[in-house]
Amino acid sequence: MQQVPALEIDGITLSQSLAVIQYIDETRPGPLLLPADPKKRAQVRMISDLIASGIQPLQNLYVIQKIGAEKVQWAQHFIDRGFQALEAILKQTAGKYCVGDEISMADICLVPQVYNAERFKVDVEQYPTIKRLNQTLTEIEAFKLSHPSCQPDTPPDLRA
Ligand SMILES: N[C@@H](CCC(=O)N[C@@H](CS)C(=O)NCC(=O)O)C(=O)O
Repeated sequence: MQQVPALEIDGITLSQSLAVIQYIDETRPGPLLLPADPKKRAQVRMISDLIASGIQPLQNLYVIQKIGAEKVQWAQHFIDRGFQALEAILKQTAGKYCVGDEISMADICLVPQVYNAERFKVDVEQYPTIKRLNQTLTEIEAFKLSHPSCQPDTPPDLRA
């Protein structure tokens, strides 16, 4: 697909963010990114899939490049459509984070999608739960370190 991320790890190469996150969760120490409780686990997967399959692909570069002049409106439309559903779901599932009070794969999906929404000038004020969760998460050191502006290959003009 000529997309990032691709991760070389333990002798294999993995693409697809959710597969990468779940492999790291299953093989590396640290907090569980998929909760043990089956209901919470399903909610984490539901939110992650909603973002990774229901929103992100519709506003990805290779899609909007095909749209032409209407590309910003196109991206805004599909992000808004997804955020309306996501806001309603998060109202039911969120505590401090997307599902309860533990950071999960859903939070890892949410932050870059809000970053994209802001890039396309979507009014995130319309989604108070999404806005609150994103504010909480982006204050956490690990999320700060993973920001696109802080990567080793970030072009100089986009560095933090
Ligand atoms: N389904 C893939 C999507 C990956 C993806 O869309 N990557 C974007 C950056 S976030 C990309 O490489 N876009 C390049 C392009 O569209 O040309 C995943 O979850 O990893």
